[in-house]
Amino acid sequence: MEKFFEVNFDGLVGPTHNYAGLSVGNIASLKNAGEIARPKEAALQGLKKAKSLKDLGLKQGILAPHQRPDLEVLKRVGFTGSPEQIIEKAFKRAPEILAACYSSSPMWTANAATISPSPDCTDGKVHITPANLNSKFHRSIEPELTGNILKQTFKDENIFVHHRHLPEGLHFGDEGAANHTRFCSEYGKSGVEFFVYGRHAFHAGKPHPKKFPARQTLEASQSIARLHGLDPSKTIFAQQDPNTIDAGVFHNDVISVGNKNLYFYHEKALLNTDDVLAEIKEKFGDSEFHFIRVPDNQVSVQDAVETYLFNSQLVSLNETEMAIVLPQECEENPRVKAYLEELKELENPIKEVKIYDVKQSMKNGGGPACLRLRVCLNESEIKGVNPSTILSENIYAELVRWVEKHYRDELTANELRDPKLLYECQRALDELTQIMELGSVYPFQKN
Ligand code: SUG
Repeated sequence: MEKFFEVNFDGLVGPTHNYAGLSVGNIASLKNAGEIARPKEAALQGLKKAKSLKDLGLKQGILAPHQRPDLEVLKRVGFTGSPEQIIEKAFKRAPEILAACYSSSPMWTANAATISPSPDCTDGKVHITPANLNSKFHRSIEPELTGNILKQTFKDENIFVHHRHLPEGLHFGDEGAANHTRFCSEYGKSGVEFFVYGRHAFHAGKPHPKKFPARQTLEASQSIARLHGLDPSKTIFAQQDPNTIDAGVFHNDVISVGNKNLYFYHEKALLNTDDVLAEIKEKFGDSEFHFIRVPDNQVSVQDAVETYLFNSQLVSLNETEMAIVLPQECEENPRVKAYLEELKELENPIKEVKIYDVKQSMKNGGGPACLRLRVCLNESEIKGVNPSTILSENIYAELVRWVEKHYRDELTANELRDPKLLYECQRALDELTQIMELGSVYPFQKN
């Protein structure tokens, strides 16, 4: 059997990274609304994390940012004229819509798509479904271009099956891999695909949050499992505890994370936790499985939301050992810091704790795990990936040079009015499509 491994595709932070307070239910996004953003620093922080994981011996890819502003959307909602006029009118009459069309949110590639690897799918291919992200307007404009970027990245049609995103509308709200985890004894063996949803779309009487929206529906998760041809005896649908959503846990990856035979979770993450854990155990089979339960009296849900302890990456260093990749905020909270000391002593596969500064993204509610999309591939499948999207020394150096050349140091909400920003972005992305060999993937390149 060919060797399989996990490749993390990190989102390259786009040149218009800013704090617009667009995500109700995401506490950091609202708290930092209106702050001065630092796009260059944000992109370099993200690239540094990706490079450092590559240097650990892991395979690392990059997904390109989106064209911003999204002029097509601005036109669809009635702003007319030249690009400059459209921007000026939108800034004056509906600055919140302009900000949404300028958001750099595609950087959180955990929300780009759900990907099932070939050992889990009946046809033996890798299945990819972009998320419709329809719970937030600024994110609902992502799926089409995300789908095209994914097609330019996962190129070989004999290996990758690209599905269309699920129907728009709240019934099929889908947030991609942020609510999807895969457990397996080895990456190349068929795994258990674990979907976590926030509400039932067609059954109003079922538990649901009261204050904040549940972005993922059961019906969306079930649709993905059907599209990907997953084996029902190896698929689980679990509901997130609605109270945690109301406490600011807008995706499951803010409150639990899994890798291979390890599930690291907060005790309040799920509804009916005991039943779910029993189902994981049963569907996983006989090999050893590690559950690491974090009790509320040691780390509260609020601590988890503030530090993103669970928005960590669990990466395999070899067959049995893992590292946990955490944001710096975890070191700044005494309870989480103490917990991490204890974790090192526990008998479990986590042998290394790695801390990164991704503050620019964190201030919009995006930690290390939000910034990456996991894809499990074998040696032949990786040959079907566009090689210029895989982080090499050379591509890293090129991307750093590209960011340094094109990105602003600072960006405020008022500066979104500046038409020069539109052309700066277009020049930057035009050059990026050459570095990453993405063809004319952006709409402005087709006109
Ligand atoms: O969808 N923030 C993103 C953060 C996504 C985090 N992803 C995962 N947990 N996987 C969101 O809420 C804020 C943008 C702003 O307010 O400007 C934002 O979109």
